Amino acid sequence: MTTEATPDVLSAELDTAFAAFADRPALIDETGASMTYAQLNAMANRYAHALAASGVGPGDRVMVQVAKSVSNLALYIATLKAGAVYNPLNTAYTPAELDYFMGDAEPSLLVIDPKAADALMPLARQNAVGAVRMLDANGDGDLADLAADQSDAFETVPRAASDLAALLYTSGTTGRSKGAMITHENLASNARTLVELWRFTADDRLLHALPIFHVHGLFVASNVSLLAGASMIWLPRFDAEQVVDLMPQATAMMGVPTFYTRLLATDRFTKDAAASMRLFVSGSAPLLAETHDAFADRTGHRILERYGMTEAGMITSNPYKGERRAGTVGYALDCVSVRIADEGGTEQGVGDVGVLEVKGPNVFAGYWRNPEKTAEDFREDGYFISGDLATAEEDGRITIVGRAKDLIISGGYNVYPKEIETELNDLAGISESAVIGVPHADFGEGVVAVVTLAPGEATLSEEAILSRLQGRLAKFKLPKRILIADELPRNAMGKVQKNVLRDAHAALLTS
Ligand code: MCA
Ligand code: AMP
Repeated sequence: MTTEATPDVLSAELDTAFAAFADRPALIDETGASMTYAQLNAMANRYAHALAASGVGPGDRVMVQVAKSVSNLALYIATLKAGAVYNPLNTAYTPAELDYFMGDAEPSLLVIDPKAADALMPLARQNAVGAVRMLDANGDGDLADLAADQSDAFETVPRAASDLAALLYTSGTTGRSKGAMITHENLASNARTLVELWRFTADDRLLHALPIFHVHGLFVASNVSLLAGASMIWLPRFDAEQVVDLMPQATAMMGVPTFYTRLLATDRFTKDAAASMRLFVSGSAPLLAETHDAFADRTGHRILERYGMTEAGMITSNPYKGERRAGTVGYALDCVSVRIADEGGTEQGVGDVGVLEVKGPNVFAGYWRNPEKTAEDFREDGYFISGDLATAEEDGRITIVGRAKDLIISGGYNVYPKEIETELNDLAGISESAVIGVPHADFGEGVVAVVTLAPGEATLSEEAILSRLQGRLAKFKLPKRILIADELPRNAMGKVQKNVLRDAHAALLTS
């Protein structure tokens, strides 16, 4: 018997939550002031009208590079209600990086901080962006002004499960960033599964200190909280001392491993400070077993580690009840299939290392205007090739053991060595470069570049190279150190041996 799948549309599910939890607090700020679901809904509705008034129609991209604020969250929800495609960008991206995104995504509206207007307006004109509006860190600006005059009611534009809800750029091993096309079903199915698995309810208060331009802060933390009717303690950024102060009001937190190492580094973070908490979730980068154990010793809580990626949302999770084993990422989520395969796609045996492949309603619709790359990363039977190396146990428990892709994860942000190497190689005076990730006490991995200089450039210094990279690359991508070498180690095939460099410089950023 075939059962017809119910269409999963995130905007419709959010509307259901807004109606069901109207009088409950959706957001609480650091002073304790709160905003109800009805108020957040009304604000999002006003923004949805403002989007329409700015020329945004269904399917149009709304590109957003603004500081985290309540208005920013309302703008995200408004974009979904308007049937448009939300395209958030890391606030650290430089104008040079935005130039590329504008040309690729062709947004009908760009929303930026007024401080960036001088640098970005000319680029928006060159890229024929439909309209540009402002929103600052306090939620003020001409977009907010436009929204303020609009009606509190908005008829959500009907969407199909397969319609795009968001476009998120992820860098790649082969060059420019690619836009991951994320559907309403991807987001709705993932959020619902996590609400259930992690037992979120309207009684929860989630400490929200993640940025909302990536999957973790936006689709995991925010969508899960909103669909559950929970409250978010809405913080502009992660500050360990502030988080310790506010923790007694919270029941749950989601963070990257750096959040947890920074909490452990403050003596004020005690078992008592965490007494009201029922759940700590970690992801976006590997959580060291020693961090997991130290956290359990300090607080009595075992951090729940999960694994995911932009293209597939959340893929696996340790159990809520049951063993949360340090160093593993748990089991495939409900309705999600994973397999560990070799390069040819043949499934590996229990315990054998291979690349993790994933299939399910969480898996994205492909790369924006890039069918070749999409075809390359999907198997014929619909599995997406993650590029992460993993093993599976007999009962399906997954451990991520490494990466088949050349990728550094620093404080939860992805940095692709290829992108940095391309910039370095373009600089006059540099002959060649190799960018590696080495252990970093705070960020897990830190970016290091090893370069060789062109003949006659012996005076080019580390500082000079770094200053030339500034403004071209987001700050978190900038190498923490640039080492000048006579030559790069190569194997018999002439390929740079990054493992040799990683071993040689393993202690560079920890000592
Ligand atoms: C800031 N800096 C960094 C990073 N963050 N450098 C390397 N890696 C970083 N992650 C640099 C700044 O440029 C600055 O340099 C200096 O460090 C201090 O900056 P500041 O802004 O004060 O840093 P911070 O506020 O303490 O930020 C650190 C942070 C933040 C809290 C760890 O990076 C963060 O919130 N990370 C979370 C990222 C995240 O949400 N990832 C999820 C991706 P200078 O001193 O030179 O000015 S989603 C994902 O991966 C998948 C789907 C998943 O599974 O979740
Ligand atoms: P992004 O492209 O920003 O979505 O980053 C996704 C990548 O983060 C994955 O492909 C993994 O390499 C990594 N990642 C996410 N969660 C974990 C985790 N719990 N352990 C190890 N790596 C992780």
